[in-house]
Amino acid sequence: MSETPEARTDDKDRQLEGDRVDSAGALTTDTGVRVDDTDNSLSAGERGPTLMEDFQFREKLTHFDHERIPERVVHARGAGAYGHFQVYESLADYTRAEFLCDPSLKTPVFVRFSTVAGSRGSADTVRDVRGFATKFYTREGNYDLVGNNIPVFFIQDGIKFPDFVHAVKPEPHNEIPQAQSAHDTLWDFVGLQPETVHMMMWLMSDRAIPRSYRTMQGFGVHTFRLVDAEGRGTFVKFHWTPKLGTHSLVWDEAQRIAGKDPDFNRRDLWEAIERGHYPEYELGMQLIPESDEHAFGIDLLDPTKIVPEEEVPVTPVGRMVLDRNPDNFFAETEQVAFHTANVVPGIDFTNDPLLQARNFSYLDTQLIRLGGPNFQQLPVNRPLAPVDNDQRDGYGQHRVHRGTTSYYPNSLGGGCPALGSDPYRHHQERVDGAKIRKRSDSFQDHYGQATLFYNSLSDWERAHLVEAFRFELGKCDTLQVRERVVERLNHVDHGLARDVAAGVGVDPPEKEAVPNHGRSSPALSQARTAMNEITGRTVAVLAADGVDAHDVEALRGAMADGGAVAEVLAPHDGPLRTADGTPLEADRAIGTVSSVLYDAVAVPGGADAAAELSSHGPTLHFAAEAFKHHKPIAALNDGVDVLSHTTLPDLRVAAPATGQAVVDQGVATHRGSDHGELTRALASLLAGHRVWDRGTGSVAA
Ligand code: HDD
Repeated sequence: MSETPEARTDDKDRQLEGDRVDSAGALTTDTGVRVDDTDNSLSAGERGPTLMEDFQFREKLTHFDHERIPERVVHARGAGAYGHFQVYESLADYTRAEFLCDPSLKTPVFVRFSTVAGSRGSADTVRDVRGFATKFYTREGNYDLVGNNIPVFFIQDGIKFPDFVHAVKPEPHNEIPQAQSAHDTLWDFVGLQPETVHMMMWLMSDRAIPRSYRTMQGFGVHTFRLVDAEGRGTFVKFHWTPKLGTHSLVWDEAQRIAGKDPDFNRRDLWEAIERGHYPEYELGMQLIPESDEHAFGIDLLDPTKIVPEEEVPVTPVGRMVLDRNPDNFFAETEQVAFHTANVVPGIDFTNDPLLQARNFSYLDTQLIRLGGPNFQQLPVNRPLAPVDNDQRDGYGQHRVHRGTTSYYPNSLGGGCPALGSDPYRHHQERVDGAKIRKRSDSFQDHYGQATLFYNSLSDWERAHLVEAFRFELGKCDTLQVRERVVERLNHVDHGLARDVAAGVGVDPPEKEAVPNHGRSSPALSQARTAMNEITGRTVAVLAADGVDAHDVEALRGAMADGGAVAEVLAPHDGPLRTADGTPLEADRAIGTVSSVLYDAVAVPGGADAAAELSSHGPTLHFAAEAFKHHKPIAALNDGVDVLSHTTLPDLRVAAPATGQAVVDQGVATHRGSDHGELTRALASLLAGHRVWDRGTGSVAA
């Protein structure tokens, strides 16, 4: 699974080496003048005024005053990592892009994951779309695939983007609520703009609360175009599939994590990479011949639609591994500048009106964010491909262009830079039409695929969806806003509209607006995702003085074998007294963490430890909360008794006979010394992520 350290050194890494700075020498000013006091400003007398001539003071304060740049207007909160991408087999039949045609090439990448609505300092685990933006540093120039973890979008035409973003962002009069979609203005917009409905179904599903950036899909969303060496085009939809499967949090848990660890997703990505558990994603493509453009009953140019995988399968084409954390958040993750129009020969656009708007907006936004036209020279943005043109000057020009000419054509500069051979050529699509402001009729079905999505969900996914709608509309103060959304949902599915209405004080619609078409696309359900990995999952081992060290080791060893991390939590930090005297340290005091930060809980044996934990409030709360959030639980020997002391009416604790592991409701128990069967059961529950069929009264905990 893990790459060797050598493999982590790539061309981009080597290029960055020249920009890296380690603080090792003596303190200086920005101009290199040595300084021996950075604590006291220059003043006229010990108690006198500060002097204007204190250039050192002025420089330090001025730099500080200018340290902030505008945050991204959307996707302000993010986390990034470097890695590489490699195609499995040549795709030369479809594209001339070298990095997609040469399986021997490892193309360096930088990926930035993000939330959309929140500010830079907002919490990671809010209900929101996640950005999944990848910069490929190819030998033919940078290619940016700027996608999301949801395959459709809120609107069809980019001219509506400011309206949508104004609606979802905090309300303008009081800047409340932060990073929340649950407020009147968003739902007002949704109710009035039916093209949002399909996306809102996804946003109310568990997709909007991913467990980790490592466990979410990515989508290019638009239909793009691949172009082969002969200029032939093929439509393409891009899919990233995480090796660990697509898994989510529970909404109640997500809200609690926002307080307990607002950096939850960012930290998870960082730590996974530091541990060598490199996140992996497979790139897949839905390839559609241009002759099939109208074969699917939808318009491929409409970004609120998917092409069901059952109709056009996703062909796996390559693998991306993220194996290096950035050295400096601001320099790299904040200054990285993505742009949908950063394409390389062999990849082209379509006339999707949302994509066309993006091709304007991303460059425009970088100019205000990064202060001028030379942002591509920033280390994280700098291409590996040689750059040579007549662009000069502007804020932050780092290159020292020599020579007298910066125009084309020239003879004084030897004609350089000369026009390149084998250039980027735009796909020669014939375009013909009257100038017109009108949405195409082929974009008008706003409900069919919303229904398709709803029909494709498992029971537990639907339950979560209904609860999410109830939560969000329940936060809207205006009854009319709630009513309008319920009316929209009645076009998706009558039962759904009634279920939601019943929770938000709206009269359930009596008649269905349109019959449910009954079609589904099983690939859309998270219930069908990969469930065979425990890499990077975290298990809390609840211990106290007197714990059985053998049980702890059995758990730790088995989890480590699968790549999961078991942490020993105890009422106090530091060394623990164990039943047989084996040295054992608590990793953390239980009061400093929370069950919501772990994927599973295990309680080892040891009579004294079990006795203490059975009346230790934080421990009992920890286990009970994990149970309510559908997490796997394991108890060994006397640890089984601890579980019986939680006050959960739904929790049945089986009393296993010695030597036999019992699994009931996702709670695995075992008495004996060979815990192989139990740890295998725990690993299998963990790989399944959550025990959704466990009755906990309410998934909302
Ligand atoms: Fe966008 C950022 C993804 C529609 C305008 N967008 C941004 C980022 C992602 C996306 C992942 C963060 C990039 C990063 O990490 O720096 N955006 C999408 C997707 C869309 C989409 C998948 C629909 C398919 N975006 C969209 C539209 C517009 C924008 C229609 C404007 C017309 N997006 C922007 C932006 C941002 C941005 C304002 C903010 C910061 C930035 O670009 O660099 O230009």
